[in-house]
Amino acid sequence: MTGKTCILIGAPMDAGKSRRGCLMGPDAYRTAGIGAALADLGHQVVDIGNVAPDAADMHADLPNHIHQPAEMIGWTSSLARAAEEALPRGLPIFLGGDHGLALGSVLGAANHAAREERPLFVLWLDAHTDFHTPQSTASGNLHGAPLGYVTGRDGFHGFPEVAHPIPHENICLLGLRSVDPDEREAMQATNVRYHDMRSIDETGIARPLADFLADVEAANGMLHVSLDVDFLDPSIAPAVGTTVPGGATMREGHLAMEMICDSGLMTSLDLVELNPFLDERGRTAQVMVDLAASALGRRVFDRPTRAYS
Ligand code: B3U
Ligand code: MN
Ligand code: MN
Repeated sequence: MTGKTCILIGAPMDAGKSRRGCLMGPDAYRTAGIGAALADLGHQVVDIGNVAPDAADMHADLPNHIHQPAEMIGWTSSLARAAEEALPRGLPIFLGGDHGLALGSVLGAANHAAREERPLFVLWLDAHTDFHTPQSTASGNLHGAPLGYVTGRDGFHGFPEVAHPIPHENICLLGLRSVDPDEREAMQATNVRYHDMRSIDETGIARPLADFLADVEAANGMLHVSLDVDFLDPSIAPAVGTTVPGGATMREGHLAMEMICDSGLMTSLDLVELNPFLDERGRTAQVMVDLAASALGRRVFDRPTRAYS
């Protein structure tokens, strides 16, 4: 692949949930060498440092149990702006931070895609569906709500307007194994493509991903990839607050990243939910850096593209 301009955007946020530690994520990725790993692959790497949340107020119509609502609103607007500023210049990589950052990163990517008159597709690699609304979440943690927000579900009072909701059919989730009843019901009523671990066990990860990537390409779409640490099995990626056993293996994770790379379609990337406080000698940060490198060209051998279609 030809060199890209990779724009690292630190989002040291913990506002999307109550357990502390993800705010150390951006520094852990830098310490694990994400910049050098991408530069070694021939990319130009620009690290813009860490973004801060905009000043924002809580909205009276948000339910009382929502965790840090004003901060979440502030992060959403500042990160959407960061995405919109970065996308015309290169491929933004959001270094989280919890998955709450994706309210902003995907909103910004959607606004940019609309300006480009191209559809935005979203690949969500996660144990969870993250499809809540502020009203449906029992935990009050909005890291469980970014897909609800960017698809235009109601109830996100005080948040930036979602002017270009992502169409359900443009979203693919892989890795699911912890879904709340409300999310499950809401998601089953859509034509979002969701693949739980059972279906990945049956078909492998390549087939549903190849089908999705083919549709992104056919539509001349832009592709935002959101990689939650808990997509991976906790035995290889322990540094996450919400470990769920039975996740993707190292091999499935790398295959997915290599296929994304071969497609040439990825236009923005989130690396989220790394909690360095829970890590073991940096191994989860290193796995995430290695996966990002696979998504951006790291290879054992070159092989022809479209090996799966
Ligand atoms: N669905 C649960 C758990 C959860 C979602 N995302 C994460 N955890 N990381 C919730 O709290 O919304
Ligand atoms: Mn998530
Ligand atoms: Mn998750």
